[in-house]
Amino acid sequence: MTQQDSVRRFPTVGDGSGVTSGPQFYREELALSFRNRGMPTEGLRYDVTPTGMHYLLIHWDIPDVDMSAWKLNIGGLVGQPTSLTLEDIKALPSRTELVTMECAGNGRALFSPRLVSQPWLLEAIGTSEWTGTPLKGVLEAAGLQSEAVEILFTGCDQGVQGEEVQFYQRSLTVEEATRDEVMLVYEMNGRPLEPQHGYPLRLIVPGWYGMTSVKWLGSIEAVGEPFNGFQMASYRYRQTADDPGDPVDIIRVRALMVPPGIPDFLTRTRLLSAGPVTLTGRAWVARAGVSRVEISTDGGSSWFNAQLGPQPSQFAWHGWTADWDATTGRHTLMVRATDTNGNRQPVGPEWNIQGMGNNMAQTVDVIVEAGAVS
Ligand SMILES: Nc1nc2c(c(=O)[nH]1)N[C@H]1C(S)=C(S)[C@@H](COP(=O)(O)O)O[C@H]1N2
Ligand SMILES: [Mo]
Repeated sequence: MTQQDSVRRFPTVGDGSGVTSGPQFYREELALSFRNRGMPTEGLRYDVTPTGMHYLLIHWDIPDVDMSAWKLNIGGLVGQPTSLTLEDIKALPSRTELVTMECAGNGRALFSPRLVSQPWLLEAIGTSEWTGTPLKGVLEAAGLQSEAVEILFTGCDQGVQGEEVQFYQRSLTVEEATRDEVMLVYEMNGRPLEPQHGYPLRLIVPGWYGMTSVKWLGSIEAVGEPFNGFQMASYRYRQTADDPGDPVDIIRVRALMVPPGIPDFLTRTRLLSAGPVTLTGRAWVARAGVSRVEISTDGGSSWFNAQLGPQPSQFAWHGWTADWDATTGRHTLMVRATDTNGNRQPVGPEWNIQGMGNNMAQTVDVIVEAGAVS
């Protein structure tokens, strides 16, 4: 046994298998969910999510980036390895895009068994106006070489995951990394990035689940082999421990609704008055259109179409509305979207070990009474 084996041993949670079943949550899941807040579902009312309402996912700590020393290093298979200051990057051509970002783990805690991890239900979502410079121009200026197959992005944040000490690292193929919309971003909603969102600089990859948009960016390296670090290997749709699975990549179709009426404090069951109500919400998908949003008021037995609104930008969510004549009694409301490739949100869970990409339809329990709410 090496000294490292005997000393560096982290405690396990639960039975140590990494998954759990049942309605009870571990204290460690609770602690993660305080650190990594979600967007309250009523926040779906805003076209642009107020910055303080946008979801957060920080694997380890928010790093203490020393701005007197920070530079973005660009190296590997490039003709001119470069270091850029934040001022250098701000002087490059700028682009602003409204982008809906979602964590790949959104919906994880709706699976059973579930991975013991950040226990998202539905709220790992937000839409922001991001300003930065296209990555493509920066790579071209550095003289990206033709032998490069991937671009590797490294954050300044270091931590331990899967017993491995690591910086947060993700890669993209050259083809994906040089799409026009991929940006090195220094502003969110017209203000410098907040520390928790990646100050001073982050990657934004519209359409991809959030793990790709590396925060606190420290270096960019053009590499000749596909990168298979921890944060690549753990984002896969796997059915069993030895199933290699497919990589988690672009955002699946999903609609969510603003829960109508008023909530019960603890259970979040809604109370609303009988009569006409307009249900509202948002719907999104990457690299396809949303073709349809449907509502059920009877727990998924029957569905009717909502009215889908326009998309404020190519990479952002649509609004939708649906009129419903709420009748006295208890109802389970549901919403589901379909994309232009014919993919429709499932009504139940389509399970995978890591709890990735769970876009099962949202349910909202409501109690309708005459004159219940003023
Ligand atoms: N360096 C670094 N980048 C990161 C992460 C991280 O922990 N470290 N988390 C990723 C994940 S899993 C998500 S979903 C998004 C969340 O971005 P946000 O907190 O700004 O919403 O950041 C991604 N970029
Ligand atoms: Mo995420």
